[in-house]
Amino acid sequence: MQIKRYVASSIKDAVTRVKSDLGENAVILHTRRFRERSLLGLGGVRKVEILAGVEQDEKKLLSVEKELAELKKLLQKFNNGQGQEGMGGLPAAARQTYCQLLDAGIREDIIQEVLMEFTGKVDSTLLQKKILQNLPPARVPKPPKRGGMVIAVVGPSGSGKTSVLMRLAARFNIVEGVAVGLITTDNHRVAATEQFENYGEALGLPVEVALTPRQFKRSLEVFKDKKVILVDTAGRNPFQTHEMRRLEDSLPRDCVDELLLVLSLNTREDDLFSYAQKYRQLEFDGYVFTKLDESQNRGSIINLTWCRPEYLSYMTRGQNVLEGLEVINPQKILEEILGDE
Ligand SMILES: Nc1nc2c(ncn2[C@@H]2O[C@H](COP(=O)(O)OP(=O)(O)OP(=O)(O)O)[C@@H](O)[C@H]2O)c(=O)[nH]1
Ligand SMILES: [Mg+2]
Repeated sequence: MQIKRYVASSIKDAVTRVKSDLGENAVILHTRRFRERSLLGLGGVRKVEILAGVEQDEKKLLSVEKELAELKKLLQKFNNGQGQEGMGGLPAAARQTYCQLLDAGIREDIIQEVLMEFTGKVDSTLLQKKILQNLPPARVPKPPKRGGMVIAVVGPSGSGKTSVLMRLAARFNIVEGVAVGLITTDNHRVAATEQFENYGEALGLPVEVALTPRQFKRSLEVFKDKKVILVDTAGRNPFQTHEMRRLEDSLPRDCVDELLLVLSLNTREDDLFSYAQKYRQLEFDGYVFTKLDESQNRGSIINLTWCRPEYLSYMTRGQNVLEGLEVINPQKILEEILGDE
């Protein structure tokens, strides 16, 4: 037991101090009244002395209670919109939406921008409209009526480029009945070309390996009767200038109609931004996002493409290359984020 001595001018004052210091469960062990002598030894002031004690556990409990009270205060502050800088000034009715968007990983400045104009309850349809206005269009490459088109994929290693390409091949060839040719420029990774040829064989599609621009142009010539020519590239480290140069050298950009940047959503957002920034030197046209099944992250799709000109094309889930390819629907993504609000 912890025992402490309190001196006050009245019993009431002493007991009040005991309770505030040791808590409601403190026990008064002893009281004594006495006169405190004045400096000259005359008269003196009446005082009360109390000895009080509390079990150690009670003391701990008291400190937990104090912490809880602090937390309660903080929570109240947060609910009033003062706890989080970005919430300040937002009407109470908008705060739930603010938290939903923040939870989905959407950048705070974007959230503020879209919620700024709401003065009352956030109308979900209007909110979606405001967000959609700032996103690039969603579209997929369509082969022209006459002639063919070349679609190539680029991206950091392991982002899912080859899988995307095979999914596209299956979609164009099996679903849309379009003649497809496959080209790979990737001999960077061990057995990359063999893997590519195996995929081509499994899909029943012709494959060309083009390791130089001259071979690339020859492969295009071979496929001149194809409606869609799909080109795979090696996963290059965009932070290494020489690797990016090799990629540029192996892929004659002027021969490619649609260049898609393939990014896995399973990647830190600042890395995604850096990849997009680095691959812009190749002037990519649109985004493909992969591995939606392995990540809850949907906010990055919005953050990365906010007010950017590159379009949104496909997203993928799962490892089966014959399925799991979807056209990106930004509205559906937003509905997923906002739930049944
Ligand atoms: N879960 C899941 N796995 C995927 C998805 N897309 C691709 N993968 C897997 O990710 C791994 C890498 O896929 P690849 O298509 O080989 O990636 P890549 O970008 O061509 O890789 P490199 O050529 O080495 O740069 C493989 O194990 C794929 O099965 C997806 O949407 N979801
Ligand atoms: Mg690959």
